[in-house]
Amino acid sequence: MTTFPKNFLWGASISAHQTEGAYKSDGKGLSVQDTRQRDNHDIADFTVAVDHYHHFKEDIRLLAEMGIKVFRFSIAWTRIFPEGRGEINDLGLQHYSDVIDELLKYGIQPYITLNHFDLPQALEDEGGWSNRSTVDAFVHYAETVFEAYGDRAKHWLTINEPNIMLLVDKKILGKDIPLQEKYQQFHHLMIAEKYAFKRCHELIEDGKIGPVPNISLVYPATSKPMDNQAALYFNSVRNWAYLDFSCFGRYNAVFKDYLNRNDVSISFAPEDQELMENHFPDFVAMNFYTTVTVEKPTERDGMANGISDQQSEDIMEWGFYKGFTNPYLKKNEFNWTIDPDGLKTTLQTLYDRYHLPIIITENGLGAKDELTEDGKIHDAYRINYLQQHIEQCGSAIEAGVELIGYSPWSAIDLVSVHEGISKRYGFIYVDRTEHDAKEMTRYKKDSFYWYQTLIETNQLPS
Ligand code: BGP
Repeated sequence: MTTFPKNFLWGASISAHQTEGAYKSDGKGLSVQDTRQRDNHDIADFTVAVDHYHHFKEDIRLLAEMGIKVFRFSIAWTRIFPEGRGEINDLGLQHYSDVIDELLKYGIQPYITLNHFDLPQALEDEGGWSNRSTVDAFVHYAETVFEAYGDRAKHWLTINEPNIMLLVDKKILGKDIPLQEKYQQFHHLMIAEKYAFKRCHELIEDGKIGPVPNISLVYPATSKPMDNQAALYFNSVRNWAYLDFSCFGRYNAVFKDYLNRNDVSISFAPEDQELMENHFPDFVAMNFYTTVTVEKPTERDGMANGISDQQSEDIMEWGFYKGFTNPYLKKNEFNWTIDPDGLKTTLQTLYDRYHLPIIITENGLGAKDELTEDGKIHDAYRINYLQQHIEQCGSAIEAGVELIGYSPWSAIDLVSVHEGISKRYGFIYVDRTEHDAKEMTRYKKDSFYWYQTLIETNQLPS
């Protein structure tokens, strides 16, 4: 039996573009998620999603019934600034004020992600994160929502998974970004985050803010020294490059070597060094699905094209690392490995490095759930996945990790980034198919009741 600290923050998470739908309603502008070319037309797009925009009161009531303490959601930048900057859309500003009020009505704390993959298309048209002016637009957007909601929303997350956005650019953004441009975008994203730290602390009384990368500890495929070297580099490029910038205000030596050896040179603005070294997060939000394994590429591998076994990330960089299928891990039906023990090791490693409170803001199992005739969803497989991972959270806390919360993916079924609505993550089932939105009736899954009991007792049944 694992008992959690009495004020442990049990939550649930979503993102705007994967749930809200209403992609052009009430003045909303288009984001890159609305316009990106989709290579797979067999899956739902984000135009309707699960219509959380219109169902938010019902959804929040259900989440309150489940008993969550925090709700992690993102604001669609293009509902506030349809063109990314300039004219404010009052209907959008009002919408999220209503969402926050609805949450507080049930005593649920909002944890708000400023941006979750959905950059305004108008800014993308000007070069997106390659253009330094996008940083300025982001800062103005962040200041606007801090001022509008900071009296009620005290916990903020900056930019969702900048590492996945850049490393898996083709899948997340529908385009391949060349290395030099990719890491100049890295710099702009991380500077934008530094401004968000600064302005949150200046504008919101008791405001707390953190980065929200996707962190997977990287294992070496074997005990060969060169495989370990490969793991060192991918741990840095995938994980620590982002959190060292956020939490230490620097480029770490391994990452710098990686950039140098790829002839990447980052251009700094005059104010950047001071920003980097003077504005820091209050906590780290971490998204965890599994760990990653790499090996050192050899001559026989030829040029970069190694595909890892999970999320089909192209994580082959000639001379540095190559994806490797970890034979010791099971996989889900979407070929993602499952590593609950790896969650504990990742938490301990992260806490050891940064010594900041951690909240898990994504962790979950995508599965093809079945709605029965009598309106049930028997997702014992999801309960099993969550049980295993939450057990490791408890073990990490016992080992001294300051883990303050667990907010799994996802509160409600939503449209997977690249596998549609059929890859369901929610505690709440939404009755729609890839191409027929139907009535989108909501149903509580078995995992809804399991999580409700866990939150109520604050104990994990053995
Ligand atoms: C994370 C994203 C989420 C969600 C999740 C599940 O990287 O932050 O938005 O997409 O992955 O992945 P997928 O939707 O591909 O199943």
